Amino acid sequence: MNPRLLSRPMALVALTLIAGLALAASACSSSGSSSSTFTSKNIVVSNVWARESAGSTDTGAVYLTIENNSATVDKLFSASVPQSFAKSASIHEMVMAAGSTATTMAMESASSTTMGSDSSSMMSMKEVASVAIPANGTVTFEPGGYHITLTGLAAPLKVGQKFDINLGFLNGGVMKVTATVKAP
Ligand SMILES: [Cu+2]
Repeated sequence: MNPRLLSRPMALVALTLIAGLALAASACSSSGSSSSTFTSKNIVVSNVWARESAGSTDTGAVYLTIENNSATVDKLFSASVPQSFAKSASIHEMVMAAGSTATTMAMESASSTTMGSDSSSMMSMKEVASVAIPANGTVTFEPGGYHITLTGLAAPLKVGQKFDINLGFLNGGVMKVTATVKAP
């Protein structure tokens, strides 16, 4: 058979397959088994998850999706957990650090492998005072971007484990959400 006759449809089939796989993969990683949503005023938080602890590290990262259903910008300005669970929770952002003086924590060396371990550029994280949630907009905290860092965990995070986090919003008020631990 002439391979040129095949190439076009085959390419289409391949593209369709890839698109389908990508959709399936994203649906899988973003919704989990049973994703709960949490609502406070006009703020809806969903898909709250944390990475399983690697080795004996006592830091953790929490990811989530925040939807603002109001016509006014809102701000996430605080995150906290019980002291018995972890010493601190803070809002962080991953940034590109060019040949860095930035401090690196054990956590990011693990995630920097997925970010591409280019020796000239490195992902580093910094604490941010607040994160703006645009009017009628959505902000997703995900690996490589915003996250909530937990330090001084009393015990390593295990897959399937659930824990509560309190989130403070400027307009949405304080809300308690539950995170589920997943494999990295
Ligand atoms: Cu962090």
